[in-house]
Amino acid sequence: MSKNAVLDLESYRLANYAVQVPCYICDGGNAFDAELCRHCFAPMAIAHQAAGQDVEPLLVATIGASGAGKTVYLGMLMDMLSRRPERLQLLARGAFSLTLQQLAVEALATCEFPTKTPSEPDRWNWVHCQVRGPKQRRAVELIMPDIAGEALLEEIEHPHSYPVIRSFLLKSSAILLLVDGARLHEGGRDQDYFVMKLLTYLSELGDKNGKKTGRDRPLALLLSKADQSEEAFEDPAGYAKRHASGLWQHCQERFPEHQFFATGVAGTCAFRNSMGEGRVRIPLRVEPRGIVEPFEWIIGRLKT
Ligand SMILES: Nc1nc2c(ncn2[C@@H]2O[C@H](COP(=O)(O)OP(=O)(O)OP(=O)(O)O)[C@@H](O)[C@H]2O)c(=O)[nH]1
Ligand SMILES: [Mg+2]
Ligand SMILES: [Zn+2]
Repeated sequence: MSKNAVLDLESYRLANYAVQVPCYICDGGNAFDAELCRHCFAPMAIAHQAAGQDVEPLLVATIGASGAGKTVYLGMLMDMLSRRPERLQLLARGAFSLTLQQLAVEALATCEFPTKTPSEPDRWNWVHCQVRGPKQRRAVELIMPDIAGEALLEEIEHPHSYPVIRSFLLKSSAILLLVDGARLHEGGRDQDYFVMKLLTYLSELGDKNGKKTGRDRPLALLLSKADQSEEAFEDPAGYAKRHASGLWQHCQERFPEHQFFATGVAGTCAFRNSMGEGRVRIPLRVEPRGIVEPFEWIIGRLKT
């Protein structure tokens, strides 16, 4: 047997690592084969997908306290739009964009709500999709992550603790803000305080040049779980004024382009005692109401 063999010199592969790919969310440099951004943990697939097309994707933030209903709302919205394209047509880009919808719908189909979103950004579900209205000639590309409420609170209380949230909110073209309508009805002031802190953070966000960018974008305020309080559907703004006066006043003064909506995903809910978790709310019926309207309002106001 001969000891001589021809071996390919593979050091040329290292050249690929010399060129950094910027993350679409935080602009930080990453290796070409990174799955998640090493600075903010956003999926690098978004940067690769965005690089291969003419239209720049816009960022739309869905925010709210932990338990406000963000995961349920986003999952249901994606599901409704992808299956019923009459009002808005939605096409997911990248397989990862379907996970959120799948988790939410599978849970609701078995009379459960999806589990709480973990606070670690590398475990969040991101959606990159193409949306087109019936009268729109060109589709818009959107990027929407399902952010954990606990991480949001941490970033508000200790700015820069979650760079992904800061970068995302700074660049967002529109905001969907969920407020737990059922909690407001019970008289819980925690939602009001949380949302006011969030709006203050948003309106004071400045870019590198100190320019405040937070106030001029469309803000849809969604009173979630409105299936628990019919009154919210009749007059969402009036409901907010009565039950969250601080929030209502804040919006009048600081956000010129805002609108209140009421949404609900569950029809009837019940409670089940679960080992380890205590009393858990379960949906007996799924009866989505007011899901598409806020999103439609946002799409109509995006500056493309
Ligand atoms: N009645 C009713 N309850 C809802 C609805 N949406 C959510 N809930 C309840 O609110 C809980 C929290 O909903 P999520 O969507 O997980 O809340 P989230 O904002 O994603 O919370 P984090 O992941 O912790 O940030 C659910 O487990 C349900 O108990 C709704 O439309 N109607
Ligand atoms: Mg969640
Ligand atoms: Zn990043």
